Amino acid sequence: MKLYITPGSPYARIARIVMLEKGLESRVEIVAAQTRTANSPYYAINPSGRVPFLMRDDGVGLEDSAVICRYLDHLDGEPRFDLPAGEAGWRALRLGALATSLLDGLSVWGREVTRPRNEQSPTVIGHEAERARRLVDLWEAEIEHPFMRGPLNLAQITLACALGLEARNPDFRWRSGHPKLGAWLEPIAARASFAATAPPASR
Ligand SMILES: N[C@@H](CCC(=O)N[C@@H](CS)C(=O)NCC(=O)O)C(=O)O
Repeated sequence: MKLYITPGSPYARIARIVMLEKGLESRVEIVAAQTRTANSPYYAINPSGRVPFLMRDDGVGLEDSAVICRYLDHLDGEPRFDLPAGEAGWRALRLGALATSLLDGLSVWGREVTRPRNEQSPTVIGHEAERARRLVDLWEAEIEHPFMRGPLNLAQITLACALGLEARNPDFRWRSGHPKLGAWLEPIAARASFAATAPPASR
């Protein structure tokens, strides 16, 4: 099957990390897609134009990192990233949503600053920078949660990919004042799956 990505997409990175963590390299071909380009041939494969997108061998296409991760995780019949049962599951969902919230805002910010200068909105940039500041403060406390300290899970992967956007947006400087978050990220970023998918700097 084929996993369509762009090297800088944090959502595609989440899917790539799950693919690597599950040892699926021989079953999944990584294909670089041309996104955000008029008439890109990629639109014939995935009309939404977004990545990640998984084209299964039976021709069924899956969009959205959460759906793709779940599919890849279940391929071998031994899922590693399913939600725990009961209250622990709600805690996991809550933390996953908080990580996605940071990632979604950072993506809007990152997209804005890569537009031509005369098209950039200082209002949007300021709004997202403030959202990121508040959420990084919140994560400095939430990072103590046992779910964030236990075996690798999707909330951890999502948060690590969000924080990794510092490579793409030099104005996203979250490390100062957040020592616990920095220390938490270090061993995760050193995992082979994270090192192999580190995003290129964009400017
Ligand atoms: N909720 C989606 C978000 C995917 C997404 O926004 N991807 C961006 C790249 S980071 C994209 O493909 N943008 C291309 C476009 O907007 O045309 C997911 O989790 O996969």
